[in-house]
Amino acid sequence: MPSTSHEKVEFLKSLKPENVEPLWTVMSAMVPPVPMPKAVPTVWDYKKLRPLLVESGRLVPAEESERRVLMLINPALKAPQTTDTLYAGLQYINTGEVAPAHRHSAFALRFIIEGEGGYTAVEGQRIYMNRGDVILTPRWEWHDHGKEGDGPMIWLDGLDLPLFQAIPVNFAEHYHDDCYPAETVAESNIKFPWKATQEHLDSVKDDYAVFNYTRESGAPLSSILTAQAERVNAGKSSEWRQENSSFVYHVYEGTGYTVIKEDNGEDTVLKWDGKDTFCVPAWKKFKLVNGGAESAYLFSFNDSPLLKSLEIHRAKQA
Ligand code: GTQ
Repeated sequence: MPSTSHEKVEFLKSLKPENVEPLWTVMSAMVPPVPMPKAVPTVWDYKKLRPLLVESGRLVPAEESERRVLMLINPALKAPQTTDTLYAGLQYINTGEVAPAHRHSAFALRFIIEGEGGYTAVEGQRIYMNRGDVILTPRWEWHDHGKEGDGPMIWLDGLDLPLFQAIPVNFAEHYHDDCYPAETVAESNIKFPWKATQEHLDSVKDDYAVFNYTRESGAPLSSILTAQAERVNAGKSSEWRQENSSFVYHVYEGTGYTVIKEDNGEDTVLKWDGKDTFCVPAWKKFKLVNGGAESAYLFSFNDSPLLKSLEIHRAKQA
């Protein structure tokens, strides 16, 4: 029987001043048998968040905020963590506003939720955005956002910010002007219009389809994050999936729920509707179920490129 003798307690106390700690008391936490993400499955309800975004637009001037974003923070974690490894936020911009030009080491992708006449200018290309479009801001490229026409614009931001908590090497720079000089372009290799994405999904003759966003070279969207779109027909579900990357999902359209098999054998059910966002922590076994009468379309991003390049990615065939 291991004892906590007085001698042992004294021994442990004597370690502290020398800046050493025993491994044996924390071994199983340091080297667990399966991934132990801290994030918990969570849904962010757009119906509840939209009024808060509108309120932020009224109360917080663009000049004050640089980026007017409500971060989607996991209840088991702290900002900027939506999952242990992913960051997501909802960005809100009013007509006539500019979110000023900056550039940073972090990579960003955007999925447009609502509004028209908004643009992101990336390294000289002004790219207008519509509902469902994905726009990338590659690392260290100048970007500012603007909004013309009527009404606000709202989109989902996906960034690799949590990595920069673990490896604090993010650089950022501000441009001396609000806008970096840019020309409007109709097409761009960093814009993925929803129309083409949905056509890909609908060309698959199956009740479930998945589309992998890639760069022209076939590479993932970035060295850390990449994205997918999925279609699940009415009353049908996706396959079970289990990976050590985590996921942030955004519902483009449809109603349904995600079933997550917990380690204790119980199911967690995340119910979602159009425009909701939810997360699936690493190594959770899950499937998407369409509970509505129409096809459901979902967008998601994950950190599988990071794990693959580190040679630690795992996926289990369910
Ligand atoms: O639009 O550049 O949600 O820099 C977080 C950090 C958005 C952006 C975020 C950012 C941005």
